[in-house]
Amino acid sequence: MAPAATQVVQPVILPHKGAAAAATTEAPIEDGAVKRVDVGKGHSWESFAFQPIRESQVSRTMTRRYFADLDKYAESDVVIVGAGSCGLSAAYSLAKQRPDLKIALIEAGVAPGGGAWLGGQLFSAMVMRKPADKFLTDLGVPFEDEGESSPFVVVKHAALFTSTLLSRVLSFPNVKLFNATAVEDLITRRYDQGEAEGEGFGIRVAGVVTNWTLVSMHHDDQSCMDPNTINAPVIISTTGHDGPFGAFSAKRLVSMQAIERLGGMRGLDMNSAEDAIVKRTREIVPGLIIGGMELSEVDGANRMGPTFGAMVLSGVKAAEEAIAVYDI
Ligand code: 48N
Repeated sequence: MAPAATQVVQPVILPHKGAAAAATTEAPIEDGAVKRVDVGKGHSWESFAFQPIRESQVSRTMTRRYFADLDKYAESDVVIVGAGSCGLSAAYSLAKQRPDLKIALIEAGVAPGGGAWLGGQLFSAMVMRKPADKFLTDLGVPFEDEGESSPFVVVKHAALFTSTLLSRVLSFPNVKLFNATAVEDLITRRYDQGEAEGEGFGIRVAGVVTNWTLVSMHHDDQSCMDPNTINAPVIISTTGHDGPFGAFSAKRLVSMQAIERLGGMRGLDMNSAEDAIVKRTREIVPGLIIGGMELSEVDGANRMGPTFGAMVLSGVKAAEEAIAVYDI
């Protein structure tokens, strides 16, 4: 029987509350045709010239903004560690629901997105199991749906999903992405657990310790270069299950003996893995929520392989947990 015709679903892009009205220099689109970008002077390339500039103007523009952001986000409401598909989905959900929150997104790579630029083994199409298609619709990412009998939808290129999600996250005025920046430790506070949690002291996470990623990778062969810090009542850690810094917060909780040991990610089982990651996204220790594939390292969940629905819905759940648990 011929498969149901593939229907391309073109979602309506929802205006984001609080998204900056981006100043655009794009040519106005009139009656469907994009006018040629008029670069002035009658548009003759022979006489084309940029306005004169002094290099220090560029330097001051970049550094002033960056250091103003460092100052502003030194006290954040939420820090999200890792801008892969889960971290970006958490940032999008949080920023959209709570435009009043200051959200710092820390990404070790120069390029955010983690493992979500390809669908799997260098294949470009990205599979998302339903109901994660609802997230795609909200985001405004077109996808192919082979009808009700199909358990998943397909985005024609993973980069279309990741670049759209990244651009939506960066368009929120209350989100600051610090990329090429690694979280290399956690800020912690001891607290008296009292009777409810069994006598003694527990650890509450109260922020992150950061450094340029290139510095973090070379502490062993350079004199110590001290880090920077960001205080925040809530940390959402989504640092993935592998890679140079993978499962960072989970491993750090073990090394500081805040949790006994890692469960260690188990073999691939798409069905059990995706349900487990979404359902178990939660606060691991006070102040720290773990989601995405980093959570598989904590709980010993299976891996799911080349399907991304659990990543986005784990991010959505992490955002809801942050709002609910910490009443921020
Ligand atoms: O994409 P990842 O690695 O992690 P998730 O959980 O967002 O998505 C996982 C997903 O890509 C899969 O692995 C798929 C579903 N496959 C599953 C399977 O079975 O194989 O993104 C983590 C991000 C990366 O961009 C890292 O660079 C970053 O986190 N990161 C950090 N950023 C700052 N500080 C750190 N210490 C750090 N560690 C990792």
